Amino acid sequence: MSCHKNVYITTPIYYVNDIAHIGHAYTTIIADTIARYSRMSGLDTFFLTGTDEHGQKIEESAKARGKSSQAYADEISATFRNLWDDFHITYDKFIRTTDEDHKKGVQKAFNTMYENGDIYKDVYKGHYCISCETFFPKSQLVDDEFCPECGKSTVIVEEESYFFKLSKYQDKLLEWYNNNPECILPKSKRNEVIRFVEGGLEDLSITRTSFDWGVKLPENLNDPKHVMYVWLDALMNYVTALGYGTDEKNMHYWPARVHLIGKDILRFHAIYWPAFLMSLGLPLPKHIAAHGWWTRDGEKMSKSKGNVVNPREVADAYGLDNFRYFLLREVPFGGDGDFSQKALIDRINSDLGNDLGNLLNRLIGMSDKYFEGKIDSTHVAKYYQTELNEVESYLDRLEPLLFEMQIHRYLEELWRPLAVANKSIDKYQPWTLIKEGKEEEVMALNGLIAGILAKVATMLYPVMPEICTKIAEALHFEINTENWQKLIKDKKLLETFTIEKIPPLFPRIEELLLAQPQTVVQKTEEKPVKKEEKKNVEKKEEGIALIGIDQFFQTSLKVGTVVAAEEVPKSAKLLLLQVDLGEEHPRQIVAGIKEWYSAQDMLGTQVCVVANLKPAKLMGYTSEGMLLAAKDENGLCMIRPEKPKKSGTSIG
Ligand code: ME8
Repeated sequence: MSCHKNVYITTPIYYVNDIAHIGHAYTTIIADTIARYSRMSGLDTFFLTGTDEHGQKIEESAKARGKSSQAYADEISATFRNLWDDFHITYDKFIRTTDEDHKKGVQKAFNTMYENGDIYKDVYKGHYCISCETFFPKSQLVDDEFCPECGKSTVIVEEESYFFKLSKYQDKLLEWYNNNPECILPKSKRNEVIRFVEGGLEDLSITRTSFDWGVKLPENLNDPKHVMYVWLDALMNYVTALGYGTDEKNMHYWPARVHLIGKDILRFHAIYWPAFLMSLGLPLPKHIAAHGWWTRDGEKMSKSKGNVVNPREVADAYGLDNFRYFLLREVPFGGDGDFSQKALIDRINSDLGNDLGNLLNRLIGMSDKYFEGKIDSTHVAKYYQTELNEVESYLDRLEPLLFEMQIHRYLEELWRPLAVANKSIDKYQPWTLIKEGKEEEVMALNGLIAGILAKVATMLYPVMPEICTKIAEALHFEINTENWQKLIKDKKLLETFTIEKIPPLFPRIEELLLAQPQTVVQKTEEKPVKKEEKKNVEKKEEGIALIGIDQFFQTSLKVGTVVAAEEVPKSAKLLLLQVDLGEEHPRQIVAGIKEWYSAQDMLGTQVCVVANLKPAKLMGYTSEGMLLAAKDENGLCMIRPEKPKKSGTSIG
C-alpha cells in the first residue's frame, strides 16, 4: 500500500432522481474514512464524489415535477452536496456530469475510442429498462417483459446507435482479472464477474436518439440527434474530474486506488469501465470495491413502504460519529447489513460507551484523584512491557485491513488495545497499589492507559473524527501526521501532560431518548437524573432534535383503562396502577402523579399509555409503561381520549 504516493478514492456519482438515503451515506462514509486515513498517514490524497445528472430517468422525473432537467438536477445535486457538507465529508471535488469540462472530457474520450476503431454505427433493437438505464437481452427478462434488476416493465427500443466493441476486450479483461487477484473486492465478487465475462460479451450500445438529456456527440461526428449513453457519460467522471480532456493538471492521481461502489453497479465498473480505459490507453484502477446492501428491520427499503432510512435523521438523533461507527462496524464489507435502532443503540452503549468512553472516564477519575490530573509515561515500560507489546502487536495489523476494505475487522482489532487497558485496571487495581504507597506504578498505569487511548483515538479518527478530536484534546495532543508517525509507527507514548476533565462522550442512549417522556416519573427523588443526562434532556426539549414520522411510529401509544390504583408505600409521589390495555393481563404502571391525583381519582378512568417502553423499576416496583401527562406551572393533568375508547385502542 504505502509504495504508492498518490491515493485517489471515488464514490459512485449518485443519480439526482431522489434524495440521499442510508446506502449513499454508507458508500460515502467508507470513502471518507479511507481518504482521512490516507491523508493522516501523509499520502497525497484526492477524494471524489458527485452527482450523475443525465439520462431518460432524470428527464422524466424532472418533467413529472414540471421542471427543466437542468433546474431539477441543480436542486437535487445541491441536496447531496449539502448533506455531505453537513456530514463533514472531506471530498476534494464534487463533480456534476452537467459540468462543462466533464462534457468536454467525455467527448474527447468518445473521439479517442472512435479513432482507435472501437466505435461503429449500427441499429439497436432491444428491451430497455428506463429505471436502470440498461438494455437486457430477452433471455434475461422476467416473463418476457420485466426488468430482471428492478422488476419494472421494459420498453422495446429500436434505434440507430453507436456501439462500443466490448466483445474485443473479453480476453484482455479476463487477463486483467487473472493477473490482479485484488482488482475486485471482496474477492468472491471477482469470481462472479469472471463467470459473467467468460459467458461472452456483446458490443455495447453507447448512444441514444430517443431523448436528448445527455452529452452530445463530438461535433466532428456531425450527428446531433445522438446523446451519449448515461453509463458511458457517468463512468468517465472518474477521469474527467482529474481534468481528462481539458486541463489535465490532476491526472497524476490516476489510476484510482479504489472505486467504492455498491454491488448493484459492479458490472458497469468491473467490465465496461476497464474496457473503456483499455480503449483509451489509460491504466486500470487498483481496486473496485463493492459493498453489500442495507435493509431496514430486515426489509428492503423502498419509498412506497415508507421505510427508507434518512441518514440526516439518524445522525441528528444519535450523533454523526456514532452513526459512522455503526455503519462501518456492523457488517463485513461486501455483506448485506440491516439497520435497526436497537442494533445502533447497542453499538453505542456497548462498544462506544462501555469500552471506549468509560475507559477515558476511568483515566480522568484516577489521574484526578491521585495526581491532580497529571499523567507521566516515563515508567510505563518498567512495569507494563507485556501490555505494551500486546497493544503494539494489535496496532501493527491494522493498516492493511483498511486498504483491503476489511473495515469491520479494522474496528474489531482496534478494540483489542482497549480491552488490554480495561483489563489492566482490573488486574493491577490502582486503588490497592496507591494504598500500598506504589505511586510510581499507578502513574505508569495511567501513562499506559493514556497511551493506549491516544493510539486508539488516532487510528479511530478516520471513522469518528469529531469524537477522537475530543479525546485528543482531553489528552493534550493533536491528531496529525506527525503524531500518527510518533504514536503508531514509532510506537511512542504521550509526553507528560495534565488531563482535561471532559464530560462523558457517550451518554447511555435509552436514557437520552426516553428522558423527555419519562420526566413525569423521573421527577421523583427515587432516581435522580444525572447532570449529564439533564443536559441532554434540555437539549432535546429545546426542540433541536427533529424526528421523522417513522421514528414517531416506533412509539406504541394506546388507550388504557385504570382497573386498580393504590399508593406506593413510603413514596410522596408515586401511584401504583394496573392498566388494562386489552391484553391478557393488565399492565402495572408506576406513575409520579400523586401530588395531583389520588388513587381514587385514577380508578376507572382512561389514560394514554406508552406501551412499548422497556420495563423500569421504581421503588422496587416494575413499571411496564408510562402515562401521558402535561405539566406547567399550574400543575399536572392527564392526557385522556376525548370520548371513551376500547382498552388497547392504538393512538396515532
Ligand atoms: O447507480 N444499500 O446511482 P444511485 C447500500 N448513478 N448501498 C446503496 C443502497 C442500499 N440499499 N442503495 C444505494 C447510480 N446504495 C449511478 C452510479 S457511477 C459512475 C454511477 C449506494 O444513485 C451504492 O453505493 O442509484 C450504490 O452503488 C449507489 O448508492 C447507487 O446510487
